[in-house]
Amino acid sequence: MKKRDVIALAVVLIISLYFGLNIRIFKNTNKAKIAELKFQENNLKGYEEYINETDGSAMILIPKGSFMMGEDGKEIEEEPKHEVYLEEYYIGKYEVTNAQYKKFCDETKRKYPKDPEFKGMENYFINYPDYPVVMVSWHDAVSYCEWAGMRLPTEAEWEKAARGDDSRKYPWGENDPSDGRYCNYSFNTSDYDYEENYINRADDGYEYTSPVGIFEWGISPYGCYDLAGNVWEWCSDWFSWDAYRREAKDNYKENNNGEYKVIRGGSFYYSFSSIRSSFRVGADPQFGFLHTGFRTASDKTPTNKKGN
Ligand SMILES: [Ca+2]
Ligand SMILES: [Ca+2]
Repeated sequence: MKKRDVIALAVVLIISLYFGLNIRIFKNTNKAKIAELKFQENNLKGYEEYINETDGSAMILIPKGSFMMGEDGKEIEEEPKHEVYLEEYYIGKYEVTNAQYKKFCDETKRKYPKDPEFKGMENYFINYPDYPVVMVSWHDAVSYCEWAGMRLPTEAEWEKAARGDDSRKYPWGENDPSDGRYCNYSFNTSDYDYEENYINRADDGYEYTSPVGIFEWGISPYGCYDLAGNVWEWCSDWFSWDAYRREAKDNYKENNNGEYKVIRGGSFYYSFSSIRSSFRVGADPQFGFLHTGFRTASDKTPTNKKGN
């Protein structure tokens, strides 16, 4: 072999080694941690509940199958009502709390969220551990999920968890929440009132957020709490008003571009029209809002089988 060929071969080997090494490193650093969920019990609705020990979240296993997503004759963004099939997945029983998010911040040396300045609720993030975290951006929510070995729910997963397979209007059924039993929504926030709120006054007892998981009447067909109201919840999808019109033609596909991320479920800050389970809106993923938090989700994985 000529000296020139030896050098060329050496260069090829070095380049191969370099890229080979990089590929290995790339794969290792990008291997997302997936939480191992431990089976706890079957819940009141008969669905399997698991625990994620990293953040203490209770997770409900939603069975595979089809449901009807969207609604006709309401807002244009919800049309058309169309069938979507989803494999099994887990979704949080509750919204992520201040205490859970604090553990994430402490372990990852992340800054605490800004104070939402709820009147009479000083130092909300520290003093109200069982309340939903707010003032977290979509990016913050994604970072939390990665730390917990989870991900945000897709918009479809969120809506199926709220509506079940019978196209109900709210997680609990068809009744508008006029008597305050079902969820924490707005009529008594001092600084935000639609006219309809005056007509639909109901005493849910909370001017701002409420502790997660206290509205027993409002649980979803699978046993999730606060899918209607309390705080809006970040989903993984980009928001576009005509997403369903495009997606209905070819089953459901997650959008991969846009300006805003989907938030769902309404909040203490909005009237009952926005807590309808098919109501959808988008928000800027860079910012935290005083009315928006999130819950986690995960694929069904082999390590998360019942009894593991
Ligand atoms: Ca309220
Ligand atoms: Ca909520």
